[in-house]
Amino acid sequence: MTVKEKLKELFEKHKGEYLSGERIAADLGCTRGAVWKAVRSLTEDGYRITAVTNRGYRLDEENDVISEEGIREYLKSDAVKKLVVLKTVDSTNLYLKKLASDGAEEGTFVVSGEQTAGRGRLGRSFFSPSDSGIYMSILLKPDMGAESAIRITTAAAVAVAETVENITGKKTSVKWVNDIYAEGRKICGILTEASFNVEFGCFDYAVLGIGINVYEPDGGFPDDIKDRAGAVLSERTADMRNRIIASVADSFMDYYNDIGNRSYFESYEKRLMWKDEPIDIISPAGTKQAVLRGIDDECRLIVEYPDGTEGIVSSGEISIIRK
Ligand code: BT5
Repeated sequence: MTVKEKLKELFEKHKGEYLSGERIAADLGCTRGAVWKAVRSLTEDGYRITAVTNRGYRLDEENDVISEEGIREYLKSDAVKKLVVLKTVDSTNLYLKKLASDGAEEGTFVVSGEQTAGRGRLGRSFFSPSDSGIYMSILLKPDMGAESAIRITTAAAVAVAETVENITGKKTSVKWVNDIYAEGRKICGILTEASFNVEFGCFDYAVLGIGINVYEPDGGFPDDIKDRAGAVLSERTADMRNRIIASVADSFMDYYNDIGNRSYFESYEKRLMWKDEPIDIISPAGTKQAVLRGIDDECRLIVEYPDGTEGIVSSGEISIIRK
């Protein structure tokens, strides 16, 4: 065990308690200089440690650092075949796509504490600051036709919505097709990117990306999204992000392994936002107005146009028309 690992263990045993540098050095059998270096290294990993002259160091009780061991502690199934945890990355989807081209197996997960170029749909970006959210991607090799890609996104939306509800007790809703809201604010976005085999009309692989704002970032959300973005929790809670990641992973993989039966469907439908409300349907072809009537078996949107005809929308974006 390194000094850093031993120090982490000692801190965990005495969470919230000040330990003097001298005492730590004696306990770990190293110099005070080595203690200081190990403290610095833990801080760089994201641990919040308070240092006070004459009292020593204290591991804050609400530490919430994403780690592989931390996530594995909460996993209930063997859904996660391989788990890569990064401190920062441009985009977990991009990173996992590279692993996929190198032959990574289904069930490979990439999780990062920060993204410098988080991706949204249609070339948009997803704000992914450090130490406040979860940015994760899952590699899938689905045995289904390309037209079923929407099932992956919707099953993931249900896994996140149920996890947030179970952990926080807050009610969530889903803005078709990929956004999760709580208390009127977007707390999660999902982006499924796929590589299709054109000859066989099936997937080579799909990369499912999930971004969750667990806490409000230091300094708040940037101006362009501060009116719509929100966080799952208002206060830092010990080990929360590892718990959420494990729960979303277990739940999503359960739904995915049963995707033919669409066991997530009812849960998605129940949370659908703006039922019977007038909406704009925005697509590259332009904007159309309609009333949102529900979803069909494939989670495509059922809408009613102003002339009374019914339509099915399978891609694009919706927004509410405020009266
Ligand atoms: C999404 O796109 O919401 C999909 C986001 C997927 C992010 C995950 S994180 C892990 C994986 N790796 C990636 O690189 N991406 C995935 P869309 O529906 O297009 O929404 C994007 C819009 O949401 C932006 O144009 C902003 O208006 C808003 N937005 C950006 N960042 C946000 C945030 N952190 N919280 C709430 N809203 C945000």
